[in-house]
Amino acid sequence: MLSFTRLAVVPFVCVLAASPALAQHPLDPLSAAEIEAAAAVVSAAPGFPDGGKFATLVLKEPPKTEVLAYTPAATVARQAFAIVLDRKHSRTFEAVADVKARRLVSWTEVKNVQPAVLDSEYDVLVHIVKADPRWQAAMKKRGITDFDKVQIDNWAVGQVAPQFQKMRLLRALSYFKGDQTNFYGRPIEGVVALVDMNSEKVVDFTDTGVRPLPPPSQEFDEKSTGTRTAPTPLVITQPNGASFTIAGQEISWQKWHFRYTMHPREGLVLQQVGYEDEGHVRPILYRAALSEMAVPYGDTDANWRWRSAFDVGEYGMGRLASSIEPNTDAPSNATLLDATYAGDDGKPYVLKNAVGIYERDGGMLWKHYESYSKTNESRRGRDLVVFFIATIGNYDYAINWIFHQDGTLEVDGALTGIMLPKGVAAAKSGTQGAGHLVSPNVVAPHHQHFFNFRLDFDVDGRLNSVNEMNTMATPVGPTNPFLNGMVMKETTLATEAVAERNINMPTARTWAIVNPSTHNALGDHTGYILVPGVNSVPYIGTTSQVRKRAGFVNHHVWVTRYRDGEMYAAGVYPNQSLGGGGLASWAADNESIVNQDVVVWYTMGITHIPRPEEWPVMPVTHVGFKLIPAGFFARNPSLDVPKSATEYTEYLERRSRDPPRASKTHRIRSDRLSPDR
Ligand SMILES: [Cu+2]
Repeated sequence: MLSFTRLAVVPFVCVLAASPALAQHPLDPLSAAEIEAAAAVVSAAPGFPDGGKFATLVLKEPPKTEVLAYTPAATVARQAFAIVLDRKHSRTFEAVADVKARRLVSWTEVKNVQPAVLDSEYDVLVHIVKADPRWQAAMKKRGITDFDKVQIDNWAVGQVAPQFQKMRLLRALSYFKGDQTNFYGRPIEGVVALVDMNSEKVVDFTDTGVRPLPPPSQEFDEKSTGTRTAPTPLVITQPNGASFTIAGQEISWQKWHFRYTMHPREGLVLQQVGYEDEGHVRPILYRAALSEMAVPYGDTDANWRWRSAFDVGEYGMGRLASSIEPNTDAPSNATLLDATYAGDDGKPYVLKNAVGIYERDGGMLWKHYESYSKTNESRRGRDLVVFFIATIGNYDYAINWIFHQDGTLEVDGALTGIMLPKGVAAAKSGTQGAGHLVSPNVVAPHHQHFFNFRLDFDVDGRLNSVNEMNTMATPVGPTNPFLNGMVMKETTLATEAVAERNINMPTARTWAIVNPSTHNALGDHTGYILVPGVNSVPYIGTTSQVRKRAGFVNHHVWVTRYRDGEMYAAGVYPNQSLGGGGLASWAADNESIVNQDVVVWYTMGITHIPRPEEWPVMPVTHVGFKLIPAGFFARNPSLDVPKSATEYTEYLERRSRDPPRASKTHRIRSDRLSPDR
């Protein structure tokens, strides 16, 4: 699945100063100097294995209570969390290092787990596979003698037979790249090698028979595609510059305040998201990020039935972020931000242009033409988009977080890249079973993508409840004589087990995350509603191994009580897991979630039935959801958006003369929100 070429990465040359300038906010990601310091401490641990590799080396986020108590004057603790792989002996260790004190805090072996696929394993795998006589014979049987023309693509194993489960495993797929740039269109179908990365041997080899090699696939550079007449120029100008500000990891724009970080596993993470209201920043989300993905394929062929990529936990969406290309991946007015990561050798490096942030036209924000007086009041909206793109082998995913002026926060997942291809004998469409012919001798099998977002809400404070809202017709009877009645019933979800919920079109079901202790001027509890977008139900069997591993696909909405460390919907170690960890296990103790610190987990699925129009590269498909204020304000919060850019400029100038009393710690003034009645 992964051909790892990190062209955009710049090795970080770093000299660790005697007193490294450590970041000041507790949620700041580890700096290059901190990564070096942490790697040195962990590498010096007595149990650190020969040839040990850092599968993870990141900030250990401090407990939430500490972060919420932070003031700029406070001394900030800085700890690093590492997962170390001893590949030779198939052992995994977790370590915590105090970065400031240069001290090892903990060193623990974790049994029976496999960290995500490491960068350094890709090259190792290629050599193992190409040296294997069975693989060489399979290539020759297909008339391929120049092995340099074959691209090996690497996959986490998915479901695997019990005799292999103790090994650290990878699977290798083969493609004929020839002299092409894009090789996915030419699968060498039938050939898959299972590799034990501990012993560095092919331990199982499958050849389901020769299928024709598809003809060279259409390349999609401009010379190959030809070009239509370009539309006339559309120029985006911001003569006064962008209207967002970035201070370290903190971003402010149009009353929104939040922090961002790029995490090697989750990709873009938003932290301490709040909205400024009457001079104070009111908290909405403590932390929000993609927590896991699962992409099960629906083809039962022996070489396809195991394919079920967990792109967050098995590969690392943030680690595989691709550098954003100006003017194409992002509009010309975008600001691009770098991320600093640790390589699996423990050395820091910079991923250039990992995060994009830009303003765009937001369409009509609100309007009313008053017919009687013939007056028009209308406002043009502006959006702020913060995003990253991850390329996981053939697929490219952008996760866009879109901030709106009306208090809406939207997630737009954009899917593009190349569909995973299967080589077939047929050159014309016919009965293709679990897929569609997209090109001669190429079928794209049906599959689903399930994303799970972890949304740690703190609406106006830590203690929230979740109310399910179902709308229905009023029962026929004396109270509904004209049969027009419509009611919305709101039910507080009492416990974690009760809060395993699904979308329901007949009742227009949504979920409100409310603060039971505060209410707005109208008497409503202040809250935010989760509004689902496109979604799907899974077709993988309920007792299948992949379903056990991806338990989060069983429901669209889950609510758990906040616990430190409960971060990833399929658990910390989904690679080679047999299931049972993660979200389903955290909900199993069925804790109360009424007026508690709650975390909402939203699973959104898309069922991908491929079309020829998605070949050789897919036009972007969108899937997302919205978080909209509901009683968080007592009126339209975008009423004050000025009509013109001039007014807006003046507004900014006024604001800079008289800055709001923004609270960086997101503490809310208790006297402004009334206590519950
Ligand atoms: Cu797809």
